[in-house]
Formats: sequence, structure tokens, C-alpha cells
Amino acid sequence: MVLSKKMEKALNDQINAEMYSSYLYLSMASDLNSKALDGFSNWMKTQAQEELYHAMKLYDFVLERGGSVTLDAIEAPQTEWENPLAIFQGAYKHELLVTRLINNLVDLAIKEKDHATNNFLQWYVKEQVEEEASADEIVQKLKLIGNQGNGIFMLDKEMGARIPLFTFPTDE
Ligand code: OFO
Repeated sequence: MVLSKKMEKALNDQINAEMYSSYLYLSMASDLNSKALDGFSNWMKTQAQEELYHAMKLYDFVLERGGSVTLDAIEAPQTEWENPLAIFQGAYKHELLVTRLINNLVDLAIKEKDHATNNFLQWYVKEQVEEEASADEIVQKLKLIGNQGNGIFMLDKEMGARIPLFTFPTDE
């Protein structure tokens, strides 16, 4: 069964949303870096890589189902935030929005009786539970320790240990 035009458009929109997530997190990573929080920045940069992976998974699925990928402009993200807590609150809020988008896609797949797309999207449903939880966990920790002092130094170290999904040859 080939993708319906409506489903194809909705999946294309989701590719754009995931690319935007990647942009947003890259922008947050840059701001964290300028706040001398290299570990937080590393965590966020890795998150941006994950979003690119989410987009590429959709991209491959659309093509596999005989659809076409039409890339749209990616909105420019915010560039500066007040403090790390504001950044992670923003990331958490953004993930809540992405969960709503994924749920809408599932609703459409069910409405269209497109079982293959519904099955494919379940990976994202599960992933969103993790995405929300990991952003919220950092928000809660930042609320406990505040935006400066020893606590943030320790947490920055912990977040610096997150291993990137991929590295570039120039990194070696
Ligand atoms: Fe793609 O999960 Fe975050 O946005």
C-alpha cells in the first residue's frame, strides 16, 4: 500500500519538525557553550544529533513506502536564554509539543487504516516518553541546585560524559 498524499504530507511536516528540533538544540548547545557549560553543551549537541536521526528515520520510511520527501525551510530558533534552567525548561516544553505532533500522526494513520505507518510511528511514541523524561529530569536537578555554584559544576561534568551518536573525521 502506497502512502496517501495526506499521510505523505504529514510525515514530511514531521521531518521538518524533527529538523527544527535539531536546530533548536544546536542553538541551545551554543548558548550553553557561551555560558562556559561545556558538559551541558555536549549533552545538547548529542540531543541535536538524535533529532537528526529521528528526521532521517522518517525520511527513509517515506521513500520506502513509495512517497516523496519535500524539504521545507527550517525556522530559525531562539539564540539566547537567561540561564541553563530556562534552556532545559524550553527543551522540555518543546518535547511536549513534539509528543502532540506524533500523537496527531498516529491518529491520522489510524483514521486512514494505514497499519504500516501506525506500526512505524509506535517507535516515536515510545521515544517521546524518554525524550520528555530526560529533559524533565535535568529541569528538576537544575531546580534543586540552582543556576550556579558547585552543584552546576558537578552536573556539567556528568553531562559531559554523554557519548555523541557520531563524530566527524576532523574530531579524531
Ligand atoms: Fe524527535 O524527539 Fe525530540 O524533538
